[in-house]
Amino acid sequence: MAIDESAAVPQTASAETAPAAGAKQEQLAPYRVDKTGTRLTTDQGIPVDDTDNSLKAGPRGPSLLEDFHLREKIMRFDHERIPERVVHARGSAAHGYFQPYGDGLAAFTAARFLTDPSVRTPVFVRFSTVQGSRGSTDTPRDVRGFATKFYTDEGNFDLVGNNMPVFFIQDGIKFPDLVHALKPEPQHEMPQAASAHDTFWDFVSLQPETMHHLIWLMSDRALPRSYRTMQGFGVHTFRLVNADGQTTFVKFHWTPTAGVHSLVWDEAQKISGKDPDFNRRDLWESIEAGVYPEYELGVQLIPEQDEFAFDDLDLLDATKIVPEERVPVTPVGRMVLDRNPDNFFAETEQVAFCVGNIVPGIDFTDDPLLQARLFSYLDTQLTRLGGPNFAQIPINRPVAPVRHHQQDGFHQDDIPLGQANYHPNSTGGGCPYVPGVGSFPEAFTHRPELVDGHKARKRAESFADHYGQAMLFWNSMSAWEREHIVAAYRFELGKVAYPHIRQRVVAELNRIDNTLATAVAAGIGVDPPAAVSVNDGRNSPALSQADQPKAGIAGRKVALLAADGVAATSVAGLKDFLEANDAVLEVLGPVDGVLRTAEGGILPVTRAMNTVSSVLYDAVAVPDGDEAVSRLIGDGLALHFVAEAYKHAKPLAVLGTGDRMVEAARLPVYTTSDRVEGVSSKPIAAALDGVVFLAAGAPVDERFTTDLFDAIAAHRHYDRPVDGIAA
Ligand code: HDE
Repeated sequence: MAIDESAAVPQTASAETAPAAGAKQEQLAPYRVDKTGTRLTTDQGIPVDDTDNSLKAGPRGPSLLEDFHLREKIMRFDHERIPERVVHARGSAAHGYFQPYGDGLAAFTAARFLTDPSVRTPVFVRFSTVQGSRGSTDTPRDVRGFATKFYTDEGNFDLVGNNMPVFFIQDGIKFPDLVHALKPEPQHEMPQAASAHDTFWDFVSLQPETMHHLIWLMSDRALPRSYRTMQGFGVHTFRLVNADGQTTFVKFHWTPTAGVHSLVWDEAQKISGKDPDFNRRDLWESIEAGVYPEYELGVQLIPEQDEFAFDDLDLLDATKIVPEERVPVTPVGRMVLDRNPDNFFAETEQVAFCVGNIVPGIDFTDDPLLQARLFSYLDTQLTRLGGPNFAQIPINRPVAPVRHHQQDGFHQDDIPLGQANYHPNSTGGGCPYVPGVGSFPEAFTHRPELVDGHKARKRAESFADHYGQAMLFWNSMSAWEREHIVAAYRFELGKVAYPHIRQRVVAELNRIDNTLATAVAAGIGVDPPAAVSVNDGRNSPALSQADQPKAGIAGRKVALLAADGVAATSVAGLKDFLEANDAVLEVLGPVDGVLRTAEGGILPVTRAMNTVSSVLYDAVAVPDGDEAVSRLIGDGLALHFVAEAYKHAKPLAVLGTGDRMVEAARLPVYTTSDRVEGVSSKPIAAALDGVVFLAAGAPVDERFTTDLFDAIAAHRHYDRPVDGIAA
């Protein structure tokens, strides 16, 4: 086929297309390859005129080895896969930037990217699940990774955190055991992307230091609604180092500006089948729609002299938090993710986070979990990315200049010039030069720390408590959060085949709280625990999701169920209201196409109802219009949609005669006898647990939109009596 040469465009895309912070995007631009309008060639640039037929001796004869195009095409295909990450294999990523609010941290750190409000540092953030393989689902009960690469002017800083502030184990030497127990079992590679199985519960019940992280895992934190609505934590205690070399302990926190929201477990399981890419899609679509995920960076600062000021925790123990009520979180800056990657493999798969990548102004502590990570991340990239030059892969290249005498190895992309590949040298003018310790203020200086101790495989006494903070977490939960936690333990343990493992977990839970252990035991057929009370009653309100501030409704997805005869006026009002708040309305019809409205017009259908499900939406609306409502009441799919959304505690918008649907779905919230002169006599949304009514025939008004905004912003309404709902 002839090609239109005039349609050919330069090989590189313009960085102009990128809203994300400049320096990194400019660096990536020459690597981007645009195939539009180009000819097909081999790897050697030789033009090819047929890529559908191999070279043969006669049309029915054998293929010929001299067919370099066939050989190259098959060879390249054979080697497309690289080893997936040994943990956190499934991930999604985005570009963006970080900017500090002011210079408030200048007294604590020399890191410019944290203290100069005029500096916008490019970032690349990868979110992940831990247990599943690359092709697994987004919504198992699991920890989520939250890894940020800051391309600072002083080099790359990788903050490789999770969405939970603690970790299962205290010492990195236990990590292979933990991961073996957590991952699918060796004999049959089951279960995929799930934690509910014998080896995991066997291990954790024999390793009590896991108890704190475990209760986080049984909470709704393990089921984030979206990567936009989950927190992130650096987990370990790090140090900030100021220009005078003084250090302050620091814990890093990311807080999403869209609020902290979760799925419910039944919903998460259904999503795994309906849309395994649920979180990935949400991240991608939000950025494409300009609803950029945003997170505030906060720090807990602890003066160096207070290292031993906590009698119930050790700052070096990653199974402990420092409660926010004791050391508040100070907001210091904002991260915005505003550009999707261009290529999944080149960027999201090849990004290599290394916990050891830190910049001047930040330093490590002796946390034994952190220390093992310093080795592991560097080491794992050698296998995963095929050699020691992985920092040259475009996504991993710092924007800061790189000059050293390291050389050769697989995939060396640079062409170092000159004779000098050693230090000291005179053949290269002594370059790259090393000015000498202390003569170069920007250089990274390891904190001069006195280290004194006898070699021993030991754990500090200050790491001994494994239950106090699990108790703190349990005590801080609202009633519905506790219900979810008990249900999660029951579900997970209910899948454990060995009764003695179930019993052992209950015994461990009894060391946290007797009501928790008793409630779990009652659901899994094991003996109730001994009635001892160990609970000291302490709590930390900051730990409850119920207490997190509610943000707006940007990025929320609302499904409107519709059919022929739908009243279009209130639908238009609803759509305008949602779009004005950066939320999305999708019209679901019985089939694709358009619907006839009650007013005689047409309403385009966004999707056919059978291709989606209530679990893929944040809220559901039912329309006004007698004919449409009668049709929907006759459709089991529509009735199930409404009942399921109600059961999953989602907001419902009920327009006019759509209230008949609420009644037909047998929701314990409303009957048409509640109507007074056609208008719902029910009070405002809050009193109705997130079900918001509009009078029949009425246009969408401010009272309705105010209530609906609050109902959607709250995200879920867990006080509903849902046990009897058949969904
Ligand atoms: Fe990781 N972890 N980890 N981890 N981790 C990896 O590195 C490891 C730990 C975390 O999006 C691996 O490049 C050890 C804590 C995230 O690419 C590996 C220990 C926290 C990611 C590794 C820990 C994390 C990883 C696998 C105990 C939260 C995904 C592939 C000493 C603070 C990064 C890779 C991405 C990935 C080792 C514990 C978070 C094998 C040995 C604690 C977010 O190096």
